Amino acid sequence: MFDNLSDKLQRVFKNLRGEGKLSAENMESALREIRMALLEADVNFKVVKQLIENIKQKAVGEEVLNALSPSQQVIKIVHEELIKILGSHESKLRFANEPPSVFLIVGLQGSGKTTSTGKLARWLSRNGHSPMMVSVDVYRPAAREQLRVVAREIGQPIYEGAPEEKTPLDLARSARRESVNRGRDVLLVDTAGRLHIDDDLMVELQQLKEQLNPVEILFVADAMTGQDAVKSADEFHKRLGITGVILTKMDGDARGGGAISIRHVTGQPLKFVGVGEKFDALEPFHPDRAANRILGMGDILSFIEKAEEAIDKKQAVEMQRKLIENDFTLEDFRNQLKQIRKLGPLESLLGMMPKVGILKELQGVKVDENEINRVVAIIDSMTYRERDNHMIINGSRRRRIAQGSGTSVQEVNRRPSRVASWARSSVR
Ligand SMILES: Nc1nc2c(ncn2[C@@H]2O[C@H](COP(=O)(O)OP(=O)(O)O)[C@@H](O)[C@H]2O)c(=O)[nH]1
Ligand SMILES: [Mg+2]
Repeated sequence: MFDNLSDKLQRVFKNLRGEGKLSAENMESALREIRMALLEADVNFKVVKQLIENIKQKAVGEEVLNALSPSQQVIKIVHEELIKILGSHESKLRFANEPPSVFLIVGLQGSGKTTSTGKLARWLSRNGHSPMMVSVDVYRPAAREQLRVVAREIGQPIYEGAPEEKTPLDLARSARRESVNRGRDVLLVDTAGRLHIDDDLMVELQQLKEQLNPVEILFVADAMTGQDAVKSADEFHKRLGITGVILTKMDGDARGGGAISIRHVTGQPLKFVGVGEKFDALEPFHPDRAANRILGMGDILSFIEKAEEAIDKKQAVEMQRKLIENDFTLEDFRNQLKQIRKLGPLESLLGMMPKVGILKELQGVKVDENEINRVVAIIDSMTYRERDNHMIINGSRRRRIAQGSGTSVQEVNRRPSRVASWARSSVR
């Protein structure tokens, strides 16, 4: 997320670091480079123009601020102006006074609507709400089946629909009734998409809007499509009136131009970003944290929040005690690995770290997630006694473990002994 832009901007700041003071000349060339970097990151040209204009005005006005070095001064200004463009503060979801709050999930086909509906239901359920989902895609039975599978996976209810309910409106109305009956406070409506914007799609969505009176109309856009995502968000907003955007596939988008442009172009906030295919890969969008990321300051707050959500504090304290008292077994190690897994893809965690010192070296490191899965599988296939004391693992035990974990005896040989030496070294 934002990696390319972040690298380029840091190069600009580094060049400025050599300058004694901000002058018209060095500011001019820095601005030119910032402009290039933004355009290359696929930021909308109007947004770039506005940003550069704002930065310029501020920089000229702040020439008096001699306490900071030029590069610090420019970083501070760019940071402030980026936040302004991104939307100043986090845009929270709105809820109706009287439940259920209806959220329409709209967007083009393949943008990630169904996945995001599931992610959002999961997120809501973890944040004090009781969501229910319904798919009103009456054209593609596979689309409704997909949401059914999602619902099962995240363990949240779905309104299945009755055979006589043939239109999106029928389905949505019944779903709302059902959510009232079952005491669910949010109804997420996954709508049909098209490959491109067309009148039929818009008329259908307008009808749903009229009948359901949704508090949120969330436009789901694929970040990888860059300015096309921004353009279609804008068009949906003009025709339907969206209340916010969910930008998906940010994990695959190193440029970030869509995220930076959407608010300024549509006037509607980016509320969530999708950062992976799994259902926990959804993050509320914080403009200030995104600006930190873009400027290479990392996103420690998001990291800590994630860690707090996933890591059991009591277990962490217990783990520390065990490490200190040399009481750390393979079973403990396995639990640790599982907790780390819960934090999400390791690469996205590394992306949250500030790009300084040794952490800079870690950027772009490819972590073999399968390696962790294999180690967990091997330990899973051990008995408690074996986990407690790996020294008792002999040839026949090794064969059994290899078979149980779908690995080979060689791998079992290699991995737990490595694990054991890791555990020993971390005790020291
Ligand atoms: N990497 C990644 N893939 C995503 C994300 N969101 C959705 N996808 C994938 O995008 C594809 C289309 O998603 P889907 O929800 O079916 O799109 P829909 O047609 O709009 O309902 C699926 O393969 C999803 O797994 C995301 O945040 N990151
Ligand atoms: Mg879908």
